[in-house]
Amino acid sequence: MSQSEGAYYESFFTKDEIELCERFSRDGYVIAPATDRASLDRLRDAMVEAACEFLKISAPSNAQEFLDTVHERVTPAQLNEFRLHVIQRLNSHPWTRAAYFGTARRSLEIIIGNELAMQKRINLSIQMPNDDSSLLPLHSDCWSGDSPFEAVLWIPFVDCFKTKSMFLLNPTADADFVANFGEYAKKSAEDLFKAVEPHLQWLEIPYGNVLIFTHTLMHGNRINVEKHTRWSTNCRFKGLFAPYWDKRLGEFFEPITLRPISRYGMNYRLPGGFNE
Ligand SMILES: O=C(O)CCC(=O)C(=O)O
Ligand SMILES: [Fe+2]
Repeated sequence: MSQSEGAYYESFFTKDEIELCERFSRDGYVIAPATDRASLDRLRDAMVEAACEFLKISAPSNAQEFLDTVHERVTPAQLNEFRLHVIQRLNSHPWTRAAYFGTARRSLEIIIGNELAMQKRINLSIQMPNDDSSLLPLHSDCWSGDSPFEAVLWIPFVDCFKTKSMFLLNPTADADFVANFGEYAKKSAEDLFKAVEPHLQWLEIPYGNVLIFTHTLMHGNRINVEKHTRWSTNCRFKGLFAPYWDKRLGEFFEPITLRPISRYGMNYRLPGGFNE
């Protein structure tokens, strides 16, 4: 056995798991092909169906092109009502969350663990070209009550790149900025953006792939100055027993892969009189 095989043999992780964990630790994210492509397409088709219902039009022949060019049919003033209609419809199907999980199950289990809680409702972003009405400026979700033990599964439903995508600060630069955060206390969010801009990773994610990232790192988006509309969803996953912050189990998260030994553990009571 070679030395490197020996090293893997001595690890509790497999070679593939080590590779994925190292990438996630180094970059703060991984992009991978959806493992269940049929589930991904089903989620996309359900959104297209809901969009057509809102617009009172029949189903398009090319779903991708329809989503990319939706700004030709929806005005910025209508956008929020349109977006809410689509996401409410998507969240109403009994299969939606399992399909969502199915696009990245293995990677989520490697990065987080195999006993998981999932956000109850999936969120949808629609970013039309040159529209500034639904931007998410630079932030970490932990600044608004999300636990650092959560990971975000972000799925694009069109090809995302440059300003049609989102940006994420790399972990080394993020740690440097957080260590010197006092310097920015009296400055604007735009000043902070300008300072971090050279260190941002704009994530290129063609349809068919999914992104998992840690929202502990600063991230966000800018005005989409590409030609087409961005459609993406995001949903958080965490270890069922890992610490919760403001987003509580039951209200915001729900167990999805509870294991039988945990059920035994949670239900266990020492027999009465045992310690007397
Ligand atoms: O989709 C984006 O541009 C940002 C998403 C985001 O902030 C999040 O999912 O936490
Ligand atoms: Fe965020």
